[in-house]
Amino acid sequence: MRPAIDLAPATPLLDAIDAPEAVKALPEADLPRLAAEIRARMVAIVSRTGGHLAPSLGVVELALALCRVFDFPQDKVVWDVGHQAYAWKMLTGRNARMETLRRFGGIRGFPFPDESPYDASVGGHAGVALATALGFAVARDARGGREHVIAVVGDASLTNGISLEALNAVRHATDRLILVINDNGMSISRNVGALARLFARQLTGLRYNRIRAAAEAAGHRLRLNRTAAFWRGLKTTVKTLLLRNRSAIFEDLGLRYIGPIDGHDLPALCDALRTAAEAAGPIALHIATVKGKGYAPAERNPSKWHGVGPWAADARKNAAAAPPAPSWSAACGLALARRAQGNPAIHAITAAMRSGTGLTPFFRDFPTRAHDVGICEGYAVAFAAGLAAAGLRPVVALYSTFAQRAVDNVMHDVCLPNLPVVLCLDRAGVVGPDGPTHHGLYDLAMLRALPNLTILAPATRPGLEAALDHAFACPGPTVIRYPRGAAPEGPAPRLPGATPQAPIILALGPTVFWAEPVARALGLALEPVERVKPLPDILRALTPGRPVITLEDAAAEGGFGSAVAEVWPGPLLVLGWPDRFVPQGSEGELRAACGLDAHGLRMRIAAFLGGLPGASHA
Ligand SMILES: Cc1ncc(C[n+]2csc(CCOP(=O)(O)OP(=O)(O)O)c2C)c(N)n1
Repeated sequence: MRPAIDLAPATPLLDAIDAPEAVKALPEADLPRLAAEIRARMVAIVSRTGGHLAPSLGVVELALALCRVFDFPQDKVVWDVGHQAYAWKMLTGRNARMETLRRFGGIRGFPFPDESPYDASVGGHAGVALATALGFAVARDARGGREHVIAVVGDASLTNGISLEALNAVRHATDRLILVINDNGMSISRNVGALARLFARQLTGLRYNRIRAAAEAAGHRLRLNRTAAFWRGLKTTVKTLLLRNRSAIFEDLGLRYIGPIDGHDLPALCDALRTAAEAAGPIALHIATVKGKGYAPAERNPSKWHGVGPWAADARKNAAAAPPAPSWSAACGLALARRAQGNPAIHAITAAMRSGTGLTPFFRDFPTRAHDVGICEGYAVAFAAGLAAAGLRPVVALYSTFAQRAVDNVMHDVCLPNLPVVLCLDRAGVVGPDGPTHHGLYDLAMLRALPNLTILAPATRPGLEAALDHAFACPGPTVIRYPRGAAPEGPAPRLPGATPQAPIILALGPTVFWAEPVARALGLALEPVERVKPLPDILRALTPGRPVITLEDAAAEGGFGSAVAEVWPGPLLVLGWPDRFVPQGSEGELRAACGLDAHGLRMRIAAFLGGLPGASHA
């Protein structure tokens, strides 16, 4: 049961915070109330906008402690992924605009330096914070600066290759850097791998709790009067012991280690951050937090509440317009599980996105053939190459935007040896409120040049089934791209056009449904295209000189339309997402802003046809 939400909680302390300095000025006794106000407001806002609630609820005290101890924006904090930065945004001058979170033109769901000087770098993709922070630190050292640089990295993002490469570099790069490891034991699902086990061991041995429990018991036995002074003294003792804790792995890498520390104990956090700030040498501060802290449903099920759609009654009413068809992700996951039933060679790989990519049924039915490799897309593809070389039929399901991490592995490990790896690229196209870090617009441009690769873009759910059959029958690698949202049952519309010379729209994948009303209105031919590489046969069959319009849910530069331009000598209009980063917003808002809604398409196609020599269409 979800508790009733106060959609307009009173937040008098928070309302008065316009910058981190104001947090510093508050009496310490007010901070727990400020934390509670932040959480109440965060829940109220996300219930209407959707967003990354559980990660953000977990670091409220950390955001407050950073404001208390450091001087921003001179000091820099780099949030890994950045999905946990809502409290940070509220405390750094953006609280009044937080209702616009993730909306078109509103506050972004991730840190962006163009939104605030308090956001040191762009967030969105996991694993880069420590490397970027090192860049800030080395630049500071080079100019003789004194500011602090802090990277906040989740336990799952720390297992990413780039994080580990940065860890390998820290000691040689700088003497002054603070790595805060925000350990909640969770990726989106439970964190996986040896590092996760190592962290879990450290947390189960959380000395703080043991020492406090022991001291409390002793206090009871001695009938000590537990005054505030007693507890302060006890805390100091505990902290001193804490700071002496050791972690071989970090210390062997040349970082001092502090922790694990209760990440919801503000005084302890502030003390630890102050210690870290004064340390000689780089330092890893390991904090234990509860994902979803303070909102019971999110604490109970942090996976479900990692990223959520709006759930407030008024917001749900608006969302009810969404079509009831199953999502592309679910359709793909079920189709894979069905094929795996009859083919023991099929293995599925996810990079920490089991549920997002629809693989939950596969993991349930074939646990020994399902692999969650953590947030390691490059590894996932290279691992798949090994499986394929050994005779198996691996499928790697990645979001298009995160697959960008693995382009070299697709080229070097899969395409070059021509291995039968199937890459399912989910969220290929605009994704809506997550915005430019998450839109899947560049896969075609990045992958189209790779030899041996087949690239498919089904228009419908049955088209996806056919694409998977084709991929499993193919001796080489195949990419199948499909967008976020509901998979149409089909059939894909096809319009013949009045004559063989009639202008024709070649619409890639589900954009055939965008094109249909436009083609009808303008009296054009329409042909669904479900393959980008090799290009479909229809191009060879077109009457020479026929005006062709291509349409795709991908960057126009380097995608399907560009491929057509390489071979089609006749008049051509390429329609896709423009050569600039597409912001956040609903699909409808973004299509309208970029001339890809019905009106924009109609105007642009009419203008193109009107400009052709001897034009009679439009
Ligand atoms: C390269 C990349 N792959 C996948 C994701 C999707 N993703 C977003 S958050 C997340 C889990 C992050 O876990 P952790 O770093 O522990 O932070 P937490 O959410 O637990 O605070 C994943 C897999 C991503 N943002 N970037």
